[in-house]
Amino acid sequence: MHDQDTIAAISTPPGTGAIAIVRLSGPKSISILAKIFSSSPETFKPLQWESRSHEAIHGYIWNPDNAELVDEVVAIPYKGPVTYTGEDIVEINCHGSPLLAREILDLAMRSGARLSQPGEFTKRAFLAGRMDLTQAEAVLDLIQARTTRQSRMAVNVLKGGLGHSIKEIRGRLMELLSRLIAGIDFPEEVGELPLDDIGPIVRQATTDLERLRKTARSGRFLRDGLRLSIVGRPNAGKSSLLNQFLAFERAIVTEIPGTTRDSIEEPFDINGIPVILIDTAGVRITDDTVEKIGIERTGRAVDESDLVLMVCDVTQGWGKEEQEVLKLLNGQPFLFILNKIDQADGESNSSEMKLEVERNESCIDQARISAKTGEGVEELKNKIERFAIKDNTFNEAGGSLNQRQDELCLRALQSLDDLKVSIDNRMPEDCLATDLKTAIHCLSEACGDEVTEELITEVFSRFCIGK
Ligand SMILES: Nc1nc2c(ncn2[C@@H]2O[C@H](COP(=O)(O)OP(=O)(O)OP(=O)(O)O)[C@@H](O)[C@H]2O)c(=O)[nH]1
Ligand SMILES: [Mg+2]
Repeated sequence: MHDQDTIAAISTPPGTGAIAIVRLSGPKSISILAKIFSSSPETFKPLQWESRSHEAIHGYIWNPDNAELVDEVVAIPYKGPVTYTGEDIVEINCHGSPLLAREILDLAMRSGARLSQPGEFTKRAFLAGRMDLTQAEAVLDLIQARTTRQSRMAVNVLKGGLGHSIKEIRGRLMELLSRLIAGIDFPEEVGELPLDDIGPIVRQATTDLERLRKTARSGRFLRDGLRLSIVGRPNAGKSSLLNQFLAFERAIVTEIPGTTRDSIEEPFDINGIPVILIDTAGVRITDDTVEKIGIERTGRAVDESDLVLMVCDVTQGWGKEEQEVLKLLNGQPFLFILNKIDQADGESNSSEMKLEVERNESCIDQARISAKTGEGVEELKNKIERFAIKDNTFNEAGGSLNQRQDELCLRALQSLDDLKVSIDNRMPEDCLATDLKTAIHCLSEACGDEVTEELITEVFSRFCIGK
């Protein structure tokens, strides 16, 4: 799986900047640098590279073919194996012109390197055992993070905590498996493992895996964003709330009921959680063809949402429109929002409205706001944040499982369930060992100790070139 080529890429983003970095990794990295790096701008003066590692060295890039000076740079050689990829690495910090970076990359390639594929540096780090697969995936999450919260979660996984949590559970199952197999292979010497000893270990692993799987929920919201639709009767103040969140007039607001005809989506960040906000057409019984289509779209937005903000107008009270909205929500979790609390005449309706909604099991919380003045909107954001990150299990676990890891943990749990049934039915040890092996295999795949070429290709192709 591991090739001996020396790879090269521009690791900084395209475009003009203060500096650009050309990076090489592989056995020829330092000898390639030696061919194009000179300590003098006047003549080609080679350096003694053998003794230098992890040291920034000022100098000049020369074109060895025509002895032309190309750029003034700082080069850093890193001798393996204590490097990102585990191999020799060179970083050339040049002036931040895309033209210069490209020229230096070309020189490196003419001197023996080949252009790297997307994610190939991190792939080499993984294959060299410098990081497990959860950490490699965290590198991608870290690069792609759009909020501080996303990046904090990714950096925690990068530390290795999540991989450690998975391996710790797997380690206990592996120990159990070896005792089981020893009992099968050498029954006289080792003695059979009493079934009563297996149960508690399997139950503990099940509890730990279930706890780990809880982190996937917040992980999904942090990676992919929380879909949050704003739903309610016409004129309730839905578009005003969207504008209040975004702090600009994104949606048209008028006093005419039925102003919003189509769903509008906007990305947003609520307390570090990436959110896709969806303003929708007001819900009511209508004969208007266009409005009907709009309300159908509201229904679709609700179905695709992780959480709904059900906006009600306190000045109007509870009416048949709200019943219609509840029908449309159809069990989706929602936050009940009493809007227009700046209007004095609304107060008398609030307690009756609260009573109506408190009966509904899908109502996770309530908030009182004025979408016009912004009152109560910060508290509403905190409630949305609490919904997205219900508990702190991901802190203990060292991060949140991504979808791939979560599916494998689920499969491991299913195998442990099969194992429990086998124990209850007093099945022979080799049957128990089969279930245990499947669970261990799933966890090994989750942290990358057992992977297929396809999986590696799939994971690393999502990276950019140069990482
Ligand atoms: N006083 C007060 N007026 C508000 C508040 N929120 C919205 N309004 C007013 O209520 C009217 C309707 O607001 P919109 O935000 O357009 O309501 P909507 O729910 O999007 O309505 P549709 O698009 O028709 O479904 C406008 O005149 C807003 O200025 C509020 O908190 N207080
Ligand atoms: Mg509207």
